[in-house]
Amino acid sequence: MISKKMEEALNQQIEFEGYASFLYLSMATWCDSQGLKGCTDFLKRQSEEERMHMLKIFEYLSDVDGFALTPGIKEPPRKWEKVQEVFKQVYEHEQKVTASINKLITLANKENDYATQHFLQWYVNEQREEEALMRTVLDRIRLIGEGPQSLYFIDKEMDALNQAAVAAEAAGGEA
Ligand code: OFO
Repeated sequence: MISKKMEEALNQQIEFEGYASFLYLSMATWCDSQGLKGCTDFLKRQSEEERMHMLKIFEYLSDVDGFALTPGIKEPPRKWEKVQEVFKQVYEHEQKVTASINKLITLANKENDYATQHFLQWYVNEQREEEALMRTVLDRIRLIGEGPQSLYFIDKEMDALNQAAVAAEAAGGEA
């Protein structure tokens, strides 16, 4: 049995993860419109991952006799000025998600809710990996710079990162 407070906080996290999934999907669509196939595939996979993060909380709430609310998700932006801005925003969003997971753990600690503390550890690891991945992306974008062919090389890099993540998943590891 989970407390009402903890249930509400996890439902907020469902909305947060759902928004991240829609945000990354919208970014993928914009990248597609710019002919950036590597970026599109990378962001679509990220969007799927966020949906999986959301569904994990649904399942957890069901396990602990809580009730998961299907969120109404606000519409994400549709356009960005440049691809560099897209990935900067992904990183910033991931940092916000990390802060939100940390708050959930603080609440679980206060409530002496050991099951939820344990459940959230998966998200702690996931966020560490996601932030590290996005820092790699931003480092590579910075190294490529803003020259005339930079979009071509950024897209190639994103394709390589995406392929590596797909291969790691297929091998049963984390991206
Ligand atoms: Fe689920 O927020 Fe990123 O990984």
